[in-house]
Amino acid sequence: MSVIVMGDQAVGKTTLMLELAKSNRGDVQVIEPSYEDLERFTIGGQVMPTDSISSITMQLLVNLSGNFKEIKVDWIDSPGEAWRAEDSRWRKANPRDWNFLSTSLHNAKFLMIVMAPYRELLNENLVGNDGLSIQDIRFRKQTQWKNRFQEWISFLENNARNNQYVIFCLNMADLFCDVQQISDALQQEESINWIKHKINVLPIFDNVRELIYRFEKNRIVKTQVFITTYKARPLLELPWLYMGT
Ligand SMILES: Nc1nc2c(ncn2[C@@H]2O[C@H](COP(=O)(O)OP(=O)(O)OP(=O)(O)O)[C@@H](O)[C@H]2O)c(=O)[nH]1
Ligand SMILES: [Mg+2]
Repeated sequence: MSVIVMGDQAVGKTTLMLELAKSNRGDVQVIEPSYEDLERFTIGGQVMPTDSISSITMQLLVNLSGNFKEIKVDWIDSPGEAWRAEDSRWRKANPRDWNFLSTSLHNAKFLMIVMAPYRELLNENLVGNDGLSIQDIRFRKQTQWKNRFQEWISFLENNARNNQYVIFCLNMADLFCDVQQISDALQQEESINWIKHKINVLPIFDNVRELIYRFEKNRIVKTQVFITTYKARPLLELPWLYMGT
């Protein structure tokens, strides 16, 4: 199965995958490639901005409530620039890559859209502790964030097939909630009920909930929502457990 990861610049797309491979503890283990193999995407321990598409075949071992399952995933990472549709600069400059991306998108089983949180959602202390500023351009104001979300929905309406799994990840959860507490609660659960999970997470997507409902109304496969962060392993793993189920 293949997963295509979309999202604006520097929202954490590449980090989500690299960090998954960093540890071999937890319910999702990356058997291949090794973190050492993936270090070429980093410099001095920092993830580099993605400048071209990378398609990586990963062998994962997922623990689904005691049932271990090996899955092969083609992870297709894309540069945030590719999704700046307003000027299509990247698409025009990289027609072959864009063509590859469009084809991959059509064939993928999972479409993952990664987003940074909107400004009003952020906890100023948590942002400050991470050495970031609330004014960082990645943190759009709520109205702009909502507009951007609408653009993603329109894009999906035009480009996603009815039976593809669309996953929305609100990333950098460590900047707006107590990820430790959520992780502890997750680990108490014996198995994850994905319908319940969606009901629990949707309030965070409250300002776009109607957009999500409208979008998925006529779809064969409903959407799923996550809050993610590389700073809490259970939250990092959750989308993969969903895909493995
Ligand atoms: N606090 C926090 N920072 C994050 C998180 N995920 C990523 N970052 C930081 O965000 C920056 C960008 O991360 P990348 O993974 O390169 O983002 P990207 O979406 O792949 O960016 P492009 O490839 O340039 O489109 C890095 O400095 C990361 O450390 C997160 O969950 N929490
Ligand atoms: Mg990247």
